[in-house]
Formats: sequence, structure tokens, C-alpha cells
Amino acid sequence: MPGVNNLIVLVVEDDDFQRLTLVQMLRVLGVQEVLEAGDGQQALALLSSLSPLISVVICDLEMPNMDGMELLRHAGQAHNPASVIISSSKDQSLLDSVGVMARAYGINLLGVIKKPATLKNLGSLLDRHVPLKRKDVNALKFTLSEVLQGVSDKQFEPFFQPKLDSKTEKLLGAEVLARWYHPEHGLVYPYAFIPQLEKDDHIIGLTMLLLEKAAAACRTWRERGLDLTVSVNISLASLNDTSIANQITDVVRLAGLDPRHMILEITETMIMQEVGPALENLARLRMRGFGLSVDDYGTGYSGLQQLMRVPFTELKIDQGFVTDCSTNAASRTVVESSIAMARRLGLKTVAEGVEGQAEWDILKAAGCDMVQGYFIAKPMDNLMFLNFWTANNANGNGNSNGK
Ligand code: G
Ligand code: G
Ligand code: MN
Repeated sequence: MPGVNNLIVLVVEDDDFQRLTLVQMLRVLGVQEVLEAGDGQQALALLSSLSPLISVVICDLEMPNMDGMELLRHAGQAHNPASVIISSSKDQSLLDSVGVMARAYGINLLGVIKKPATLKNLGSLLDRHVPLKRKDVNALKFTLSEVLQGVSDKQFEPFFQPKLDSKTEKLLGAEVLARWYHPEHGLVYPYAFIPQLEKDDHIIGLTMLLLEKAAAACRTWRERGLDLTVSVNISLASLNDTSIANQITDVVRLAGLDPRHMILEITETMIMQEVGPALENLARLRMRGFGLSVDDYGTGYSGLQQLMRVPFTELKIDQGFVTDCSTNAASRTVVESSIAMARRLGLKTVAEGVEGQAEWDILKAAGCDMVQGYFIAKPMDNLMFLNFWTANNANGNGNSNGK
């Protein structure tokens, strides 16, 4: 198991026998160093004195003094960089709820283990740990004005993540994800600039830049005879301005793409009030031929009411449900019923966050139209994307990830 042997793991568990069992399993898995704590307070003390050395915390929920929930709250609020695995004998629905809580507190949650842990599930969750890179730390320092300068210097580029037909495995299109080619820091990922832009409605400049570049890329694909669509993320806040549909249409047409080959993924939701302008823009965009997709379906506010009143053409099931649908019965239920509902509403379905064959099989059986996720391919630049198309095409549309 590569990677595991340079981890430092903290086990937080009040039951001596269970703690010892976990420690031994971690040794068998080859973990370099294992630390132990009997409750949340001891764990917090170790975390604050040894951060950032501790890579992963395995955390029980029910403990004396400070329980697991409180520990996760403090760790999240302190921006502790350790990843977390929750391990407990409680009901799956309770574990899932605490999982959502942990993420809401900013914890990088690797997963939840229903006791007793096995070498297999422990090993596969540890494998998900990605060490914080130097780049990631630097990236957090960008100010709004630095990001806006980068936008006005057009330093942002679209990366493309493939969307495949879930049955034939044919490449159908790609979702655009923004990347910043920073003159000093190199490739910078969205979490380092999207939050600043979204905070005070500054995202539209980046959106326009990406729409232009994505439309131009898709036009060149289509000129080569590749029948592909391109999907671009639009923050709902951008739709408050009633002139935005026209601006979007103009930039896409000027780049030489017919709007019917572009899908706009609407993230976040109508947190009421400005429903009028948003619906006016969406109706106008749909009339011009753009596809409209509900992004991150199943989370936050992307609810049923919204589905009913927006002329959507596609529903994207949030990766939070897709990634574990083969191991978590509740996620599988959400995935399968969302697909069934979308069908009856006449919407195409896309599952995002497909990380394995087992999930893909479930999605296919449930009638999901398209799949997207690391198992198929990560987001990539235009040149790599064209290579991906070539490989996909040569395989008779086979899955070209080599797995
Ligand atoms: O791959 P990824 O790490 O690229 O994206 C992280 C997050 O940033 C995702 O939630 C994605 O929706 C968001 N994001 C990426 N590109 C854009 C963009 O162009 N516009 C908006 N609004 N969000 C984006
Ligand atoms: O918010 P939105 O759904 O637009 O963004 C998609 C996000 O999901 C991007 O950050 C993208 O990099 C990420 N992503 C895509 N496929 C996978 C996957 O298989 N697993 C995980 N964990 N993330 C993924
Ligand atoms: Mn999206």
C-alpha cells in the first residue's frame, strides 16, 4: 500500500481493547507511527501541539469528557489539516449525519467505518488521504484583488473533465473546471480563488472568460468532427442581473459556438427573493438553445421546488451520494430515486464523482445516462482532452482509463 507508510495516525478511542485493535491493524497496514488518545480532550491537545505532523485522525464518537462531535468541531474551527475517519458502532444514518456535520465544520473526512473496522476498509480509507501540498498552502493567500487582476490578465484556463455515456462508454462532452496558470505559483485550483470571487458577486468576470475559452475549444472540437458538448458552471448569484443571458449568448456566439452545444450548470440555488430575474435569464438562455443543468443535486438548497420552476434539461447527482453508493444504502437510495425522478421529469441524468467500477455498475443498472469522475478521468487541459477523445474513440468507445 504505497503512501500509507509515511503517515502519522492518531487513534481516538476510549475503549482500551478497541484502541489496541486499531493500533495493531494500522501497524499491519504499515503506518509509520500511531498515536493514541482516550478522549477528545487528549486528542485535541495532541493535535494542537503536533499539527501539521498528524496526517489522519481515526475518531470514535461516544467518549467521556469530550465526545467525537465536539472534537471534530474544534479541529475544524482550528483549520487543522489532518484528515479524519469516523469509527463508531452507531446506526449508519447517525454516522452519515455526523459525516455531514464534520464536512460542514471544514474537516476533510475520508469516510466512516461502522465498527468493527477491518483491514480492508481501514486500508482503503487511508489510501484516500492526500497530503497537503505546499502549493495548497500558498494558494490560500490570494486576495480578491490578486484574483481579479489574474482574471483581467486572462490567466485562467478551462480544464475539461470527460462525461461518458454510461452504457456505451462513448465520450459525449466535458465539464469545464477553472484553473489558474499563475505566473509564479503555477497551476492553482479553484478552492484558492472561487470563494473570494463568490463572496461579493465578483465571479462573473471569470465566468465570462471561461465561457469564451470553453466555447472556442468546443468549436474547434466540432470543426474536427467531434460531436461533443461543453458544460460551464454558472453561479446562481450571477443571474440577478437581467442582462446576463444576453451577455452569455453574445460571448458564446462570438466564439463561434451554437448555444445548443453548451450546457450551463447552475450551482447553488435561489435562496429566494430574486427569483424573477433568475427565471427571466434562465428562460431566455433555454430559448436560445443552451442546455440547463441542476448541479450538485441532493445537497443544500438544490431542491424539488427549484426543479419544478426552472426549464432544466439535465440533473447532476452530487458526488457526495455517488462516491459511496455501492457501500452506503442511503446514498444508493438517493441516487436511484433521483434517477427515476429525473426520467419522469424528462431530464437527462449525470452522476459526478464516479470513483469505481462498482458505483458505475449501480448507476448503469439504475438507468443513469452519463458518468463523470476520477475513475473515468480527472479534469485535464485541452490537449490531453483531445488525446482522451482519440483513445476513447480507438477503444470503440471503451473506457480508456486503463483500469
Ligand atoms: O475540480 P475542482 O476542484 O476543479 O472544482 C472545485 C470547485 O470549484 C467545484 O465545486 C466547482 O464547481 C467550482 N468551480 C470550478 N470552476 C468553476 C467555474 O468556472 N465557475 C464556478 N462558479 N465554479 C467553478
Ligand atoms: O461543484 P461541481 O460539481 O461543479 O464540481 C465538481 C468537482 O468534483 C470538481 O472539483 C472536480 O474536480 C471534482 N471531482 C470530479 N470527479 C471526482 C471524483 O471522482 N471524486 C472526487 N472526490 N471529486 C471529483
Ligand atoms: Mn459542476
